[in-house]
Amino acid sequence: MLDIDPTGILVRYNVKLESELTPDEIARELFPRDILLRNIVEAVFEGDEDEVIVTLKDAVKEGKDPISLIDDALMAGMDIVSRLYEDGHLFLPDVMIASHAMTDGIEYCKQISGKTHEWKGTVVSYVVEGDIHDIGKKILTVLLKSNGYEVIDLGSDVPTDEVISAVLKYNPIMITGTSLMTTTMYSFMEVNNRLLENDIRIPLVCGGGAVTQDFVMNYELGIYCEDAALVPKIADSILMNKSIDELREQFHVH
Ligand code: B12
Repeated sequence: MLDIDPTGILVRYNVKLESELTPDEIARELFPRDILLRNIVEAVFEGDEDEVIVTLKDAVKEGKDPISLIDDALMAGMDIVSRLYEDGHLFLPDVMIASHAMTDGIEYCKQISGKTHEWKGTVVSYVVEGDIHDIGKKILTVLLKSNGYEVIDLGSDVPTDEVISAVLKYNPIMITGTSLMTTTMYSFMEVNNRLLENDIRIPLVCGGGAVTQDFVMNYELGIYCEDAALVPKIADSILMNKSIDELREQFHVH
């Protein structure tokens, strides 16, 4: 038998737990003061789709503009979820559930206002041909939407032709490509070359388990990033007219 008094250890452990804030408590600190906005933000944070609509109706009844509510409440709520996810306080299912609640809310606001919401820009997202690993793409799609970008999500196992058609149709500020297998990632090069043939010089931001920075540096439009959470920041930098070289300088590991 070891001569250790367990009560001392347990007391210390409890003290540490009590002094740490829970994700809910951290989020509540970030909620807006305005009670109408706060209720919507909370419903998004909780991922409660029905409550999102109820709280939006209340806010509109009290005179709030439905289109402003998209930025001021729905995206604000999703922004809090994204921040807590980036900091490791929330997990992927929390992000997905909240994003569905936010998307329902955006649809509702658009429907009752009759106006269209101004996105910051459009992004085409896809998983390369032959690859069905789409969890990373789902994360970055949610994060982009919650940061004010329209995402044309082409899904997984997407042939190069389809990527190029979407780019020609939607005129995006950038493309995000995901690959998790060493056998599939070579199609990034194909997309790069077809873009250049069409004289389109938008960043092709690539990531996913199999992809490395050295590999992405092999093609002219390639930007590498390990973490999907950084993709909205890359989009923001593109809107500030950063060139491919500047983006590499800012986001690549040196
Ligand atoms: C889950 C999984 C599956 C699921 C996929 C479910 C789905 N809907 O995605 C299922 C079971 C279907 C599956 C099938 C297969 N899989 Co699998 N799978 C995995 C596993 C365990 C986890 C992948 C994952 O989702 N990770 C979590 C996500 C969040 O990580 P992520 O995608 O890498 O994304 C992060 C970053 O990379 C980044 N990111 C992702 N995309 C992007 C994009 C941009 C632009 C940026 C900036 C960042 C970014 O952001 C995310 C985090 O922030 C991996 C092993 C592993 N540890 O990676 C094997 C793995 C990827 N699979 C593998 C294989 C071989 C297969 C199969 C061929 C198996 C088989 N023999 O049938 C099939 C492939 C089918 C096909 N054609 O695609 C291999 C690939 C080996 C290789 N290097 O080529 C792995 C590595 C397992 C292994 N060690 O062998 N798989």
